[in-house]
This record gives sequence, structure tokens and C-alpha cells, in this order.
Amino acid sequence: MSESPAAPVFLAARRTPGTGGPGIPGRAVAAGRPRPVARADLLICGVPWDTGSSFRRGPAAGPAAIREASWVLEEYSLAARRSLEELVVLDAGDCPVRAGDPDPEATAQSIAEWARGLVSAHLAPDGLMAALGGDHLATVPLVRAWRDLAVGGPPPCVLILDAHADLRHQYEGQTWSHACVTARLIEMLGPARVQAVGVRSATAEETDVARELGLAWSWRGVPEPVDIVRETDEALARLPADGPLYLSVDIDVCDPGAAPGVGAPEPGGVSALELIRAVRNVAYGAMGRLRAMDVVEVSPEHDAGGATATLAAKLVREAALARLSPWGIGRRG
Ligand SMILES: [Mn+2]
Repeated sequence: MSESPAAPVFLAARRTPGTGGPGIPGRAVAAGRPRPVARADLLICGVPWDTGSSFRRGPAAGPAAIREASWVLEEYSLAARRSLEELVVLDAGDCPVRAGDPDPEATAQSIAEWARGLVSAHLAPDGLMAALGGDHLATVPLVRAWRDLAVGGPPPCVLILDAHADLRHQYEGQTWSHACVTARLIEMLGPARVQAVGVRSATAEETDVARELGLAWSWRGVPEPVDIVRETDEALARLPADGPLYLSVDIDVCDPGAAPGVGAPEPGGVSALELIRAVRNVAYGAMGRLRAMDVVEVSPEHDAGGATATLAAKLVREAALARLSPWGIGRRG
């Protein structure tokens, strides 16, 4: 394994012996023959899909930017007192996605099948899949993959961190829009298995729907300071206690001052530190039940200094290591 691969891979993945480089997860070429290696504790994949953006495009370049930004970080988390070097980390590369997608439903199905195949073949039974977006619509096929993987058992629960309610049935005539993600997930899993926190932008109609659904953000005033750690606790408490947990982080839940590289900036969000604490809180609170996460809506062309991509990479590291360790969990540690 080279220390300088042709394309960036995520942090410790570049040092995991036998991964064979990006796009060849779980296999190494030894004496010209593939050799299977251990299943991943942390399986990284990219979904450079950007069909659902309404305001400005850009998240298709997110996965590459997040991988590249990850190189500035240590494998070691000072908060968790653990290192990614303790884990088998595989980077599976990116899902093939066509630009200018004419048929989002077909693309969604192909992303779902790709993710399901990756997880089946390469993720350890207690491992974490971390998908790098892509616009927020990528979450829909990724959750579909986990629903399909859960056949015979309880379906997944989804916890969304997002500035936007995303509860519209349609936006600008499109049901496949990043403004409709929460609505699509509720259609897939039912209202009890979906929660959203950190929301500070919604229509009056979306707010009424959110109250009926009991979404954690809907009984907080806006604009009030968001205690996003407490809000994630409340959301987790309202979700059923069975099935794998899927955490979807729309990076625009963070204030645009801290995360400027987003498609739909919404002033008045949480700080980078608050978001890190919230993600660590979810990962430690759920521990092995947290099986999948994504970080979506990173738009490198608007990302001054790479702050947003670096934050996204750090969230993945912190989630993977907070699952293992009680250190540094706000009120707990
Ligand atoms: Mn959003």
C-alpha cells in the first residue's frame, strides 16, 4: 500500500494493510492474486450524486474534497482517546453516478444496490458505514439499502441533523429533490422511525407536519439557541429502540460562518464544536446500534479554506471512535 495513492482515500484507509487502494475494498493483490482481508470496522464510500440541489450545484465534488481534507487530521481522537489505526478502515471509492441524471429513481435504485452489496461483502457485523455525499438526496437510497439489508428484522431508524425541514412532498415540481428528503424517508419507514434535529428553516405547512409527527425540533422556538446535544437526546428517546440506527448529517445544520461550503446556506446555525459534540453524543449513546452515517451537502467550490470538508471528515472520525469510547461525551465524560 503506497503512502501516496493516486487518488486520496480517507485517513487511516491509506495505511490499512492490504486494502489495495481506493475502489478495491477488502482485497489486496499479493503475488498477482487477490487476497481477502478482514471486514471493515469503518467502511468509507462516496456518493457523488447532485441531482436534487435546488439553489446551486456542487456537492458532487464532496467525496473527493472530504477525503483530501481528512489528510490534515490525526488518526487519533483526543476526545475519544482512541485511534482509527486500531480499526480496519476500508475506502471503497465512489459509487458510479452519471452527471445530469435524467432518471433519479433509476439512479437511486442503483445506488441502493451498490451500497447494499458493499455492506454485505465488506462491513463487519458491528462495523460502521460512513457515506460521503453528494447532495442530501443521496441519503434516500442509502437508507433504502439498510432497509433492504434489515429484511427479516426491524427496519432502520434515521436521525437527521439538518438546517432544513425537508418535509415537502414536492419542490419545484420534483419529488426527487433535496428539499424533500425527510418526507421521502418517512414514506419509506413510517413516521415513528424518522427524527430530525437542528432545523431552523421550514414553511408554515412543514412546521404543522413536524408537530403532528413529533419531530424533536418542532417544539423549540426559532430563533432560539439550539442545544443540539439535548435535541439529539430527545430525538433518540422518541425513536423505537430496535433496528439499526442511521445518522444523516446535512452539514448545513452548522452555521454558514463555520461551514460555508454548502448548497443552501442558512444563517443562525450551531457551531462546529456543537455539531461535533452532537455527533459524538449520538455515536456514544447508540454505540454498536449506530451502523451507518452520511455527511452530505459539502460543496467544495463554496468552501473557503476547506473548513466544511475538514469538519465533515472530522465528524466521521469522531463518530467511528465515539462508538468505542466514553471519553469526552459532554455531560457524560
Ligand atoms: Mn439542509
